[in-house]
Amino acid sequence: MHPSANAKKLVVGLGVTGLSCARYLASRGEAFMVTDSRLEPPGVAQFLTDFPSVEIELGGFRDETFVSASEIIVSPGVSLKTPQLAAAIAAGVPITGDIDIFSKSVKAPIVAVTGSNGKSTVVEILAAILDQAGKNYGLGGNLDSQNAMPALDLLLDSPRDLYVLEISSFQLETTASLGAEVSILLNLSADHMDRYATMEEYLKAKQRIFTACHRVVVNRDDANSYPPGEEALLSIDFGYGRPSANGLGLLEEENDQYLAYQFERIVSVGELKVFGQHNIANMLAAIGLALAVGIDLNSIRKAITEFPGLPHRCQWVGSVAGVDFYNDSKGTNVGATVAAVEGLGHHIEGHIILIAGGVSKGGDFKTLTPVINQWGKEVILIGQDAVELAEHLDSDTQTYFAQDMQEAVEVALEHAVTGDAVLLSPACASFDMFDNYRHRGQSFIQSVEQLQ
Ligand code: UMA
Ligand code: ADP
Repeated sequence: MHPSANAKKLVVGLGVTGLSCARYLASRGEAFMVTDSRLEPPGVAQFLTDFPSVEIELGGFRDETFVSASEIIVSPGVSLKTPQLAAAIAAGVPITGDIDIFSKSVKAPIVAVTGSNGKSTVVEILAAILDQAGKNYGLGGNLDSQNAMPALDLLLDSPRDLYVLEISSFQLETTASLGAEVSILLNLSADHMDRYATMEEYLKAKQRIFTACHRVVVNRDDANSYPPGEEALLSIDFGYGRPSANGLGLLEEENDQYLAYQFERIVSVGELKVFGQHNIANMLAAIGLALAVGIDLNSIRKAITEFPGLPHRCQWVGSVAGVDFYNDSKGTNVGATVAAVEGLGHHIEGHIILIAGGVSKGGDFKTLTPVINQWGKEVILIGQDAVELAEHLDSDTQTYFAQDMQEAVEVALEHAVTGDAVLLSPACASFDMFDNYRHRGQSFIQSVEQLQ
């Protein structure tokens, strides 16, 4: 089907992405309209102020609007399997997304970061390294932090020499040919299984990060991080073992462990402010990306030893009666919680009392069992899928149900002894009880403060 001559572009979704798409299209003088299935999408007030004359349809998707568009720009939160989108795709309407538009328009190289866990941490470590090296770079994409922007807003900002983008699998679904200077798929574990039918489908979406890229950084410890059938692209690898000839790893020397590139020590693990094996992997990944864009080891060394970690990621929040409390509210899938428990387990003297639960995204809670058996004690469960989670834990694991965060924290403290740690790492999304993971983390912090 060919769109009629006066057909407009259609922006689907009026959240952060939809608003940035509207600003971008308006800046180019392009005709467009916007739709959102929600009656009151988060960006609506801003949109009505900024674009009072642009057509907007809310509260549901209309078939006709989709099939008659000249092109559809889809927000990441909307699945391409949505009936109206599927019909438009079948009718031949071109589909795109903000990262796709960005990659086609941008003049400077892109560093593209995806993976199931650690994306934001790696991107922020890389940003700290680029700051240290005095680079003029833009930061954004899926990254949700104060110094980041949605991809298309970066194009309206002052031009940069390099762009660092965190990119989700949702964004990659609508990205045809990213063409990044360097791409990385950090790791793969089950996430968003409420959107993908199989792990294979999820991996396929993630692998689009490699399309037309120039170089890749790969994780030797995760076979899924390699580009499919394009070994010639490999530039740098990283992993927990000894560094390879052109890679990063760990050297055990003089009773210490060092992050190293080839045979050169960079820093000792003890010099880092962040803890946990997963954060060592994140450091190595960020160093690999920095080396791939020509940053010197001195800048890298200085930046990584000063990196304090991100809020809501295994963040120490306080101590009550000799029990430390850690906020890992961004642990929103099972793989993240496994990494958090393991990382903290190595770091503390006692045991971990885990607070978990919320909205399951179809992950396999059984994979929590080995780390809970090794490092954990009681598990306090909250939220919509608390019972499902409990059913998948070992029958030996002591579980308690709590109605809210305050109760969860109180019950956790009752079961802790000096040297133990209480860890909020929910392995679930937060939307049943909280606005988002930040709100959940804040609620945990406040509940801990109430104990003091
Ligand atoms: N939605 C509807 N109807 C619509 C449009 C959206 O119900 O018509 C729902 C979606 O199903 C989703 C929510 O609204 O539950 C938000 O979706 P959105 O596409 O409007 O989201 P944006 O506000 O545009 O924010 C998106 C990313 N969110 C998602 O992919 C869900 C933000 O990542 C990202 O920072 C922003 O674009 C800028 O690039 C957040 C996120 O949670 C941090 N990402 C997921 C993750 O990291 O796991 C992928
Ligand atoms: P993302 O942006 O991919 O969600 P973050 O850097 O925000 O990743 O970290 C989210 C959570 O994932 C952390 O709180 C931690 O529990 C876990 N995590 C971080 N890095 C890794 C890693 N390399 N491997 C596994 N889990 C990780």
